[in-house]
Amino acid sequence: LSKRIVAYIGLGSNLDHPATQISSALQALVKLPESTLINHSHLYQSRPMGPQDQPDYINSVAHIETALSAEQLLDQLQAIEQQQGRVRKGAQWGARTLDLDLLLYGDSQIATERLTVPHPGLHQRAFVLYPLQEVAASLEIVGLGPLEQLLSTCPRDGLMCLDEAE
Ligand code: ROI
Repeated sequence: LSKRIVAYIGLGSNLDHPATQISSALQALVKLPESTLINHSHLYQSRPMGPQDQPDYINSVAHIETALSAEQLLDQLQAIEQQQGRVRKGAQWGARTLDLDLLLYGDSQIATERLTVPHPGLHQRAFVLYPLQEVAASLEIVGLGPLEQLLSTCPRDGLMCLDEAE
């Protein structure tokens, strides 16, 4: 039996009914091969980081366990983006219908052409750190330190948790 790795996936959308995009993507994560969706955070709304001439984003973070390699997992995430008809507007930091980022893959530090793990920018993005805290309270992030410490230097910056009562 291959060893199962804990991985965290960041979900983001700001086009074509973002909350529905995120919900559909979470459903797709339930069906990942050789993997289990352990839980996911609430949905969060925030102003775009980067170019401001685009709609607000909806973000969430999912916690999975997987027997897939990091590269296999990335293939699956990219397939889900394509299945949901991923569309991008503008340049690199423009709007998109769905973005699935491999944030963390166990304690692995990966730097290849396709993959940088931990995800670059994770440590300063409120829309990643606050949802991550919901699904991984006392996480030690390889190379970056305790999640709690990262949160203490990361203002919420208008990040709103949606459906908190659910
Ligand atoms: N801004 C927010 N708030 N949420 C995102 O998911 C997000 N994703 C991006 C950029 C354009 C950097 N800005 C974002 O890729």
